[in-house]
Amino acid sequence: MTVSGPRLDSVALPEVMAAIPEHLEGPVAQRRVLTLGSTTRTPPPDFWFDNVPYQNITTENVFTVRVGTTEDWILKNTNVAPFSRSVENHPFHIHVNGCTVVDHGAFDPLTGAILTRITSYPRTEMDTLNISPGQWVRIRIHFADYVGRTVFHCHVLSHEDLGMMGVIDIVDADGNGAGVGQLLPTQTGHSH
Ligand SMILES: [Cu+2]
Repeated sequence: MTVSGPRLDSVALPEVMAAIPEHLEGPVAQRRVLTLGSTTRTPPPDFWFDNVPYQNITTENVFTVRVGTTEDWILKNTNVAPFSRSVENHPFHIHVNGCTVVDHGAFDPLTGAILTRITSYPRTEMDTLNISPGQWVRIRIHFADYVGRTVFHCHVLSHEDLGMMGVIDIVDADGNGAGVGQLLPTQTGHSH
């Protein structure tokens, strides 16, 4: 490698952590719990949020979110024995708005009971985070300014293709969004 030109001053490293964004202090307008898992049917399995693969979701499975609000979602990966025959990691990915991890831990896959809780700090904004089998993660999402339909999904391509995707309609103060006229697979006849 050849380097030329005048030497530049190095950039000083910050001495304090960046402040937590104001919206992360709340208020939290809505709390949701989502399970991430798959059927034991093979082949091929269905992957889903809350037991419904994307190709089978209806408008009742679409989350309606008010723009400008903040929500907490608890994501629970149920792909763990003995609840599930397959053990799978699910890197959760959300579009448009980022999220931060509030806390996380392990849960009992049979009862759903939370077993451990670790508070996360600092709360870095991200759009992809792994949910390990048998683990729960609570994320906080601020729906800043975009009104319209968007998605979240597992970032393992085969899981996503086999159904691990969900839909959000972000609506304005009057409840209007852009989801009307945008059809789900069950509305176009492409579901199974
Ligand atoms: Cu996955």
